[in-house]
This record gives sequence, C-alpha cells and structure tokens, in this order.
Amino acid sequence: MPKFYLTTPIYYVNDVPHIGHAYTTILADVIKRYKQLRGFQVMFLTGTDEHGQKIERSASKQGLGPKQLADSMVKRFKELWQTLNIDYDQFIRTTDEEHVRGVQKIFAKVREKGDIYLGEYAGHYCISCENFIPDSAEETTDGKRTCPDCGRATANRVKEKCYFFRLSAYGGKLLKFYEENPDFVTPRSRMNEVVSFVKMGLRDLSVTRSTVKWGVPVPGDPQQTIYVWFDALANYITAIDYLNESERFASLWPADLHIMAKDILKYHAVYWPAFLLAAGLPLPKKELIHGWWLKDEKKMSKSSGNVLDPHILLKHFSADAIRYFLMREASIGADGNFSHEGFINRVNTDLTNDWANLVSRTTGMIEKYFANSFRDTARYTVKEDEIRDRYVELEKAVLDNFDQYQFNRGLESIFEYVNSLNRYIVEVQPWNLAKEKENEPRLAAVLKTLARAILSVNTLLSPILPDTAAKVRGIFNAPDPGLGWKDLPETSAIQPGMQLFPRVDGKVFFAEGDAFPAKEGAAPPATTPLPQGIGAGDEGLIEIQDFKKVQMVVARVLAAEKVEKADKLLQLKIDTGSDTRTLVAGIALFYKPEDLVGRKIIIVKNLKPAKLRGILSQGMILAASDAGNRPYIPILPDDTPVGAILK
Ligand code: ME8
Repeated sequence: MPKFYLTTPIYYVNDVPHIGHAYTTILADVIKRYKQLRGFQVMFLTGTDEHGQKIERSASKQGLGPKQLADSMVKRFKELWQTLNIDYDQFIRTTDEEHVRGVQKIFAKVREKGDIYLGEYAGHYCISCENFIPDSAEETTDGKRTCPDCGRATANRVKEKCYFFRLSAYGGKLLKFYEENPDFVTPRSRMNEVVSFVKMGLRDLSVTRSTVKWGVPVPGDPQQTIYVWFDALANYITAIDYLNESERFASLWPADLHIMAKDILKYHAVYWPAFLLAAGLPLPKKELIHGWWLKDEKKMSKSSGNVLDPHILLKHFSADAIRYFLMREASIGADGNFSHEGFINRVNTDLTNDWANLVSRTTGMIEKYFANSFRDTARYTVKEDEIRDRYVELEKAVLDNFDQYQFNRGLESIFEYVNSLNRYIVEVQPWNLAKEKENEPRLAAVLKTLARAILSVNTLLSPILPDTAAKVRGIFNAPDPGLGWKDLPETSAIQPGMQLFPRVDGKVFFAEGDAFPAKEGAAPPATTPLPQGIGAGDEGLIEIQDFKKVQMVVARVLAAEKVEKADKLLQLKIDTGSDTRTLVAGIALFYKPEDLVGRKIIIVKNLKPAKLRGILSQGMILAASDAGNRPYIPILPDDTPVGAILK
C-alpha cells in the first residue's frame, strides 16, 4: 500500500481552538479519509506549539505556568477533534521529550555544517507572530515598527547575542527547487508569492533567543533557547522518529502534504525547506495553502476577538453538518466570509432537504411498497441506465476534483446529481406505479436504482460526512465502503426510519445571539417563541381577529412553468376569483408544472408581494411540509368555487 504522510500546523496553546483551526484540521481529516478510499496507508499528524514568548505571556497573565496552560489547552484541542470526528494518528506536543531532543539534533547538525553561527540581533520582534521584523518594515512616528505578517505596530525592540541561520546562502538552491517543482506550493498563486519573496533576497535569520526562557535549550549553550519557529517546524520530522532516524522515519519522510493557511506560508515554503537542505534531508512533496475564514471582512483570529467557537455550532448541528459546510463553502485559494445565515441555509438545503430527504423518501417507499426487501423482478428502462451512466461520469469528475483538493467543486457536482435523483422521483411518480399490481417490476426497478445511486453517492460523501455515511450503509445493510456503481443484494433488507439531518430552526439558532460574543454588531432578529400546542399557556394563543387578518382563498392554477436557472422554483399563474396574478413557489423538485395546471389550491392573498429571481410573487401557496421540508400541496375537490374564503 502506498503511504501518505499528512500534517496540519501545530497550533499555539495561548487560547482555545476556533473555527479556523477546526477548518484546517477537518480539511486534513477529509483528505486522510479520501486517500484511504483511494488505497493509501495514511499517517495524519497534528499537535500543539507550546514554546515561546506568546505562550509564556499568556500563561503569566492567567497566573499559570506555561506548561500548565499548555496542558489545559491540549485537552481542549483533543476534545474538539474528537467531537468533530478527526481521525488523527498522532498528536505531537513541542514539550514532548522526543521532540525536544530531535530539535536539538537538527540544530546541532546544521551548526556542525557551519550554517548556524554566533552573532548579535538588534531589531523589533512581533510576539503575536513570533516574527523578527526587518528594519525595512514601516516605522511609526513613535519608533514602533509594523509587523509585515499581522500589520500590528510593535514597540518590542530587542538586542541580544544569538545564533543565526545562514538563510542568505539558500536563495539560489530554493529557487532551483521551486523551478524543478512548480507544484510544491498549491495553489499556483501562492507559489508565485514565495518565488517573488525569495527573489527579493534572503537575509540570515536569528534562530535562538537569549531573553526567552520558555523554549528548547541550545545544545552546548543553555543560556540560549531555540527560536520557536525552528522548534515548531521540526515537529514534522521529530514526530516520526528523526531522533533515531529509524525505519519509521525512513518510510514516512518526506511528508506528502503539509496543510496550512496563508499566514504561515513563508515559514513553511522558505525557512523549512532551507533548514532541511542544510540538514541534508529531503524536502516535503507538497504544501496546500488555504485562505482565511473572515468575519466582517477581517481574518478571524484570537487577537482580533472575532473568532467563532465551534461549540456554538455543535449545540445545534452535528459534526458532519459543520464539516460539510466548511468543505462546501471554502474554495482553497480564496478567503471565505462566515455567516450564520449562509451556514443554516447550506445545511438545511443540501443536507436536510436534498440528501436526507432523498434517503428517507426512498427507504420509506421501499418499506411501504416492498416491506423492506425487494423481489427478484425488475423492469428497467433507459431512464435507469441514464442514472447509472451519469453516476459513472460524476464519480470520475469528483475524484478529479478531490485529487486536486477542490472539495467544494466536487460537492457541488454531487449535489446536482442528488437533485436530479429527487427530480427523477417526481417524474416517475412511484406512488402512481404502486397503484397497479402489474407495475410492480417497474416500481422495483425505480426503487432499486435509487437505492444503488444513494449508496454510490454515499461513498463519495463519506470523507466529508463519515458518521452519516456509516448510517446510510447501515440503513441499506450494505457494508461495502468502496467506490463505483454500487450493487444491491436482491435480498437486501432496508431499515428506514432514521432522521439523518433534522432541520434546524433558524429562529432558535439566531435567538442564542452569542455566536460572536466579542462584537456581534447587528443584533440577531428578535424572535417570539412559538406556541408549543394546546396547553402551552396563553402567550402563544391568538384571537379570531388575528386569524382573520390572513386572507386565504381558493385559487385555480391557470399556467405553470419552471423558473430558469432556479432548480427549486415554479412560477404559477392563478385565478383568485377577483384577479389573475403570479406566484413563485419553491416546489419544483416535487411538483411538475403539469401536476398543478387546472388544480384548485389555497393561497394567502394578502401577503406583501416579494421578488424571487426577479419575478414578483403576489401571494403564497399553502402547503404542508415534512421534517425534510418536502411540500404537500392540498388539492381541493374540482367543484370548489374559485375565490371561496377559508375561515
Ligand atoms: O501559526 N481561517 O499557530 P496558530 C483559516 N503555531 N484558518 C485559520 C484561521 C482563519 N481565520 N485562523 C487560524 C501557528 N487558522 C503556529 C504554526 S506549524 C509548524 C506552527 C489555522 O495557532 C490555519 O491553518 O496561529 C493557520 O495556518 C493556523 O490555524 C495557525 O494556527
């Protein structure tokens, strides 16, 4: 089995994890599961970065020792990773003995080679980024310098004896490496940034501190500690036994993929390869650089106080829902703005309405019409062949997207296919087939095809939705988790009745209002709790006058058509008894235009008109809606008078 060694950054322990950390780690987990699906033996490493001034300061502010703070934060990281279903293989801490000795080993090796030498550093230092600020950086009038990484002005000037790494000697070698490996950093735009940075010229880098106590001591000079970035980057090799350069190290190094956001690109794509070249070690194969999650156009970060705690989402949504949203909404190269509305819509629409609904309708019908197990006979038509053929094409395209870590694109195509399956149900109307005994083989073919399509799609979704995928396999009694158009044993017994993604009520979610506790400028919409039914107390009850405010009348559908480029919308022309008007309704996945033309339905006549996809909708069609938001439109008897009032 080919190996795949995959890493996330090791996170600082100055504070609890937020959605940015969760995103990178989920991305790594999705890649691990995907690579396993493709037959790789994966080693997934994550962990924590525990040394340096940033942690020292944070701990002392809280009256703790740095190790004590680190211990409590490690617990928080590990708990969150467990809740989010992160299947890492190893968790490294930079305070681990093995790591400390490994860092000393690589430091000594580079020093022996002559690429680490003693000198003196004088300049500014950004504690937040653990970054030496060059003298060329912008200077403010009060003598501060602006950190090129985070943009904060810092007054922290240091002058100390320290060791330098001869980075200036590696510019040419790095440029040659980038030229020979143009995909070393992906996406390409980030590779270009790295090349320009190196072309501007590299200066030697201070790699020890004499004024920082909380760090790895320099071998042979314990007055000095090793610079936290030299220490942290080495985790990728110390975790796999660089110390003993054992069989394990030989079989795993070089790493196949380092994942991170763009904030730490310079450290990984310039410093790290230079350290490795100096130590005579092979360079990692690839670095995947994603964008930032923003809030109000600003990077979410602990220091900006605009971070989202994943636990707030976990109160209402499953880990799979969070994993799905993050993978569906972020495109690797770009930043993403986090919005609660976007989150709730995406989850309710794709996972509840489209995916869970497809599974529950299909299994519900198999239960109802075939008592949960199929008979042998099935009469297929070209429609079913088409569903299979389109799946085969879909799988190819999705694997291609996933190979390039474009999970958002792959998911988009998967959900187009899921929607086409929902449309197929409406088109073939299994409930009508079920009326005639002679149609039974046709009905069996339809439901079997749906079951096979669901199981096949389920595999493609499994890296992103691992819990749900296991449930779906359980429902269909189909344990095979592999790729391809799935077979369904003739005797396969289905166990329906499981709600995969219960719909989350936006009102309840927003009413909490604590999602961004630091500064949620726009207050969430105020909501009144809905009555919980008879006996719920007086607050929820309404007067007859309130009811009378809503004018409900019988209308006849004169014409109906699909709204262009809106999968879910139908545009209806209706006669209300007093006028003819247009309505737009989100029912197209479940009703075809011809199902409704000539039918008598109920509408709310005095609803404020609203524009949907540029069409003015004057009123609202009444429909019942199930947990998956599937509409059921009450159709009145043909002789009901148009314009009759419901009261
Ligand atoms: O930089 N959007 O640790 P760190 C997307 N210890 N990803 C984000 C994010 C956001 N708003 N905020 C954080 C360090 N991340 C060093 C790393 S590695 C040898 C040492 C993610 O706790 C993203 O992966 O500041 C980013 O690169 C990382 O967390 C920074 O985590």
